[in-house]
Amino acid sequence: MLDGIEGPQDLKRLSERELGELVEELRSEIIRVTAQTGGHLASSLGAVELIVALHRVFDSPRDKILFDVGHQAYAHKLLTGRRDRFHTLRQEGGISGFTKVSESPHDAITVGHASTSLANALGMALARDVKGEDYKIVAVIGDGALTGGMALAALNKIGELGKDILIILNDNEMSISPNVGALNRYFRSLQVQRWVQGAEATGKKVLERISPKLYGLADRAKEAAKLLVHQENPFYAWRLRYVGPVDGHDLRGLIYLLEHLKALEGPTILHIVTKKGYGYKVAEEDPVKWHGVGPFDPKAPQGSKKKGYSWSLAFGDALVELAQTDERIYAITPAMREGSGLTEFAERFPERYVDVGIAEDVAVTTGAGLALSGMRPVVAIYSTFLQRAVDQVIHDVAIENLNVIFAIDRAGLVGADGPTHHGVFDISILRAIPNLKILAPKDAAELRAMLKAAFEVGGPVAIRYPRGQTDPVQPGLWPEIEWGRWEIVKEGDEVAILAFGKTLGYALEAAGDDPRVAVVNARFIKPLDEAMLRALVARGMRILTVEDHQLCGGFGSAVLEALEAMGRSVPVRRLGLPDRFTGQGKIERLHQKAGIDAAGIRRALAEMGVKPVLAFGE
Ligand code: HTL
Ligand code: MG
Repeated sequence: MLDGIEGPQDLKRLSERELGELVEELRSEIIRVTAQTGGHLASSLGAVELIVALHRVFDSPRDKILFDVGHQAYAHKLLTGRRDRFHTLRQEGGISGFTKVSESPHDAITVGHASTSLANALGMALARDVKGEDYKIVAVIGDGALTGGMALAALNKIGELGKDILIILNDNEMSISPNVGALNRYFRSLQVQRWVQGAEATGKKVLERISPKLYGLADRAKEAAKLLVHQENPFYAWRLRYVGPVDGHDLRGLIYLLEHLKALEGPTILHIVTKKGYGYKVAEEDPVKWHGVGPFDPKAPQGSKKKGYSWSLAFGDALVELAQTDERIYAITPAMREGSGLTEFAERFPERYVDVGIAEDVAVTTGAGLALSGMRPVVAIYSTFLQRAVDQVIHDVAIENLNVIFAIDRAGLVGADGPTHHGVFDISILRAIPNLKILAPKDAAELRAMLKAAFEVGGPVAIRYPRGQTDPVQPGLWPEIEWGRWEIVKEGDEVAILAFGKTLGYALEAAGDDPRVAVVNARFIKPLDEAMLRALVARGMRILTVEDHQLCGGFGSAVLEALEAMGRSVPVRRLGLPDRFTGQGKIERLHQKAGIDAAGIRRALAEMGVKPVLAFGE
């Protein structure tokens, strides 16, 4: 069936039975490819019927279908001319794991971060209406993504303006972990699951009770009464028509209902209930584990094996230990409990842990509120998602120099998730903020030292560490760190490589035992260790900076600024990411391409006059 589908138009001629087969084929293909590439399996499996129904009923790309986050859209990719390339999912040069405008005319928005679909839909509706055009706009948003302030604020405006947008709330009760928030609680209290019925039956009721005419009536009370398919419309205050909840795996019913909703105008929410991981037993049973997976064996699906000890766990373990003796410590996550290594903390200290939902802005400012009330909050946040909360860091935390620690995970290139998820802007952004200190540990032991020191020093402190593994540390071991001081890891007398975090390892590898090359662990990014920088320059050393971060405004820029302020002009070379977006791919390969790995550093050293010393026979 799938072989015959070149585009969504091919769905229109399939029989009901054939559509059912197509759904099965899509599921198998998604499982088969994700087993090789890794990816957002459970979310994509849960949305297959919905996506088939949408492409059957609507006319993409004329009608716009927007997928929030875009991680659930694998079936959409397979149905919109990307079947041939689907095996390249998330690989270097391959197709994106999210929807991407430059990849296909059927991808209405470029995404990866949550909660943007409704504002995008609003913008498209404004454009459509001012241009007098006529097409449908459908936004698919998960219950998790609907916890984000952006989504709720856009909803507010959509309702006010009465724009013709169909919003499909794909409610599976899950964000990555179980979803949070009052709205989510409310759905549960409505016993949404119990009420779910065949979409067709609901459709009939909808048609009985809703007509465009009735919707336009001024008498709100009457309108409300007419609009309610069930006793309550959770979106009444937003002035949205509410339909549901209906079974999101009932293909036939979904098609029936969408056909009719397509004919209605005005803002409508269709609430569908789905099961994350639907159709794949292991994923249904453990949707948290199967939300985002690495490659796995589809015959013996264990999920991807967690190898070694992650930076995230190193952080989480350290925080658990500190929280045992300091009752002021409070952990905040914007919907990333597992990813941030906070699972144990949440279990051990539930009264000092909060998941605010996919709302990074709220996470940071909640941290401010806790700090103003004498607590010692730690906001655990991925570098890429902290981008959502820059003003909160400046306005709510930094101005009053509040005691908020930012544990910035996934700093640097992150690999297969690609440009939406790379954590390569945090230094440039945070460096401009007064009062904020920025640190980057070289290993788990140093992370522990920094975390402990951050609590002692006070004020806002950001500690950034990469995705991936580090070496486990013995619990109870708390190494000391001299605040503000870099560390000479290897002596040398011509060029000093200033590196931190992941690139420190590359620098050491590049330097080998060359007596001309010094390697410095530049672990304090702000403020820099100016005393050491001055001393290095005074010795006549040239400087080579290396960072897993954009060059624009990054660590190397900070070094140049410091040298300028010292009035020193010395040869400086900076290695880092160029002024363009880095694609997806294996992290090591991306580092290699950017020239920040050991080979790239060796090349830069050679260009600085430190030519490799040829070994005998070379
Ligand atoms: N914060 C922001 C702003 N964007 C993203 N994408 C995340 C965090 C991380 N994240 C995802 S997918 C996801 C989160 C929190 C859960 C989304 O839940 P939803 O969808 O209910 O909307 P579901 O998976 O189908 O249940 C990714 O980074 C991919
Ligand atoms: Mg969900």
